[in-house]
Amino acid sequence: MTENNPRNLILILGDQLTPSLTALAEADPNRDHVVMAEVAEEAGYTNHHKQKLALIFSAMRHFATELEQAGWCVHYHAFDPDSAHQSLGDVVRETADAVGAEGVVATECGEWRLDQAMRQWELPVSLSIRPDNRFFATVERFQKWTRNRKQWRMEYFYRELRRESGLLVDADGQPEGGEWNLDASNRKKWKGDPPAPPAFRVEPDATTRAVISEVGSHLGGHIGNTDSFGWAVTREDALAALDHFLTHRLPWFGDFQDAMADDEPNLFHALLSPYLNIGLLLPREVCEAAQAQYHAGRAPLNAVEGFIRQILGWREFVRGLYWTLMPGYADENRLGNTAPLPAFYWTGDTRMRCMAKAIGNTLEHAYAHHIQRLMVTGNFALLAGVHPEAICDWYLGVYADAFDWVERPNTQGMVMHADGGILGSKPYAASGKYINRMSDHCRHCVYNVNATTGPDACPFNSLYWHFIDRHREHFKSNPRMGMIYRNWEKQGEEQRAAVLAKAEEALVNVNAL
Ligand code: FAD
Ligand code: DLZ
Repeated sequence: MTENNPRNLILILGDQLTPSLTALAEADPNRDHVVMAEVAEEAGYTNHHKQKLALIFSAMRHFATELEQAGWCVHYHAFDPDSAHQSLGDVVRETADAVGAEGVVATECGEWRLDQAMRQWELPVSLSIRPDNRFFATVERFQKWTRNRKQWRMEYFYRELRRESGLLVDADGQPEGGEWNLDASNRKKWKGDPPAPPAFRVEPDATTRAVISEVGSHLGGHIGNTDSFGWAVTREDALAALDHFLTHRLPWFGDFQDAMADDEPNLFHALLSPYLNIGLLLPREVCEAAQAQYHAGRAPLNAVEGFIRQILGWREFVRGLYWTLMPGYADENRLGNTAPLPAFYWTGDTRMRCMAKAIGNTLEHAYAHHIQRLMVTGNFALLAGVHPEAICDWYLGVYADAFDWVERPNTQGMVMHADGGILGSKPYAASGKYINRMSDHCRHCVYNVNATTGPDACPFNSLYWHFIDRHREHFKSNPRMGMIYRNWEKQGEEQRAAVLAKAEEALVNVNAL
């Protein structure tokens, strides 16, 4: 560092912990400074789980230390509830002023709210925003793909990205194994074999322990607890988490991708999303590492294709969709839902075993796998007609990996069908039968999954038919739902009335379920 004023102040956000970040790429530790800030405004825009706060703050502090070791001058603003600077804009303005920077450089942020705020910051010098190149596809690439397409389906965008990235594609541009998508082989119920591997965890070091204590003192009102905190907070440990997944989980990831188990909450899922989303791991390296396992004969194609599709397919697709449709997307509520979020989402205090397990695990670990999010907590919110904003806010808060760009399309679109089918051609609504098929929760539940009416009937059953019935106008011409409506009609008027009455009772007493 010279004794002169820095040329640029480089802003690095809490989800931009990547040494190759574009804002850093052209910068020079001898001429430019870095600013990073833990601030009340970012900690407080939703009820972030305490583990999410601890993960982000600790990973930021470790990243700042690594930058300093690499010769950067880092102005680090640690969380201080009494600070005069409670927003990122405040800290950047004050730091740029104090060091006399000639300009501020940032990388595009990942969410609409902050992106809009950043573009309106009143700074003493100009702000230059660089593109975020940590994805396979740019937003422009996604938008080019959407042009002249009536429907946007992940599958077709994914195939293009497979060809462009070369992942699991042969020399003729064809999918390895002959099929683009092996999802049909990935729907097995797990019956205990092979045993689920133990969770990968990193013992909190002194920095993480200090952060956990500060989160407890200053942000103690936030949801969840940090007792089980074992997230990686450095790239080195995130790479170890990746390695653990590749060795112990990937081979069975495909077979049991949709499975749930009463006493094994994670099964063969990766638990890598927080690291991908805050930049400790990059999607390409993760997909290439999984592909290498297939080529080395250490993981089957259905597992590796299924895993790569989640990242190269879904993750890229929802990001493109988010930046193409925001801000209007956030207001979508095509099913006209109005119900509040049931209180048990914040406590796990419900007799529905699958819900209690998914929510309990979420509150304890700031994590639940995709099927728990989609087919249990999401499905229930859909069937109960919860307002999309209320359920979006829950998902944004409770998961360590939650950022608006990925959470919102998954919730608003995939779960709540609030976008009218842009993200999915059919709602992921399901009765208890689905949960019973994919898990052993129902065996431990006080409700009877085989009953739709009667005192012990599984609430998912009547609520499912209530959903189908009340949205008849919306879905009746959907070719993928014709059979469902025919089955509903076949049940006869008396049975339908009993089912609807049972569902009404559940909706009125939702917090007692
Ligand atoms: P795995 O099942 O092992 O999958 C591997 C990776 O694929 C994940 O790490 C993730 O990066 C990616 N991935 C998988 N599914 C999706 C998807 N549908 N969309 C985008 N990426 C995907 N994911 C987030 O990263 N942040 C969120 O805030 C988020 N909110 C969600 C909300 C709802 C209602 C639903 C249904 C899904 C949400 N997802 C979100 C997607 C998915 O549930 C998580 O990415 C996954 O559970 C993370 O755990 P994992 O790393 O063990 O994933
Ligand atoms: C989620 C989050 C939290 C809780 N805290 C901070 C913070 O104090 N400082 C920061 O730079 N970023 C934080 N983040 C992430 C941002 O809120 C925001 O979601 C992302 O930067 C969007 O790209």
